[in-house]
Amino acid sequence: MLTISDKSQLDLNGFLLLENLISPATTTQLRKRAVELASAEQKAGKGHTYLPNETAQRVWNLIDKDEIFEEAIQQPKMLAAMEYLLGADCILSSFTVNILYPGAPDAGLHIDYPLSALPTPRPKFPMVANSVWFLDDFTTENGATSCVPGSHQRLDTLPESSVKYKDKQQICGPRGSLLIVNGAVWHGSSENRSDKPRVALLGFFCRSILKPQQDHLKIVSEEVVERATPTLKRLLGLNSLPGLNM
Ligand SMILES: O=C(O)CCC(=O)C(=O)O
Repeated sequence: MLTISDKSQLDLNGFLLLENLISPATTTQLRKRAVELASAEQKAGKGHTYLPNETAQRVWNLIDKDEIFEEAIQQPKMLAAMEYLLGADCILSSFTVNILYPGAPDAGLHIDYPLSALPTPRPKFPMVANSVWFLDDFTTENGATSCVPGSHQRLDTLPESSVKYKDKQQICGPRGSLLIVNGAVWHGSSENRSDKPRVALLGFFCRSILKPQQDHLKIVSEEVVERATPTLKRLLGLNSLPGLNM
């Protein structure tokens, strides 16, 4: 499923832009549902907002919130990229909405959980990876994700907030595109200087031996687990439970 060029971009740069992967109709549906959920959680006083002035919002546990997300997270090319990076048995760590409202500041460069907590040198091989789903066009104005190419190979250092990295790039693209990012790449959302929200989904994956960000087998309803395809069951963690409870 991945081309030689896709694989070499993941190896060398640590990220890969898959342009126009999702159809316009599905992108519209995903965005509509993402915004509805975010607004319902705000109204219920349960909105997870962050960044100064609460200019960004997450909606967690999407797998339990609409069937459209159960299907989305099995997108074949996205999964092929995750399996290339993290092994054929990789699992879902979390699936969330990430909205940057107008005025959201640059979030700064980081590497993903749990890499920043590991002793150095960090492993050379990928342990976690994110898929950033562009539900709006990603532009330099609205906060397109920034990445530093090749920074996943800097195993001893972390990005410093006071430094302006000259090789940092904003990854722009049309709605319906997906950005695959090795979690060890220095990356982060940028300032939203536009007058509209920038809506994205984050499908975050990890190796099956790691503890995921969300324990899907506890937080996803039985109904969802029962109707899950074998692939979704594996992504939720059913094939990677501890097996020696003697
Ligand atoms: O939304 C984005 O542009 C990236 C988000 C991100 O880097 C993260 O949550 O780790």
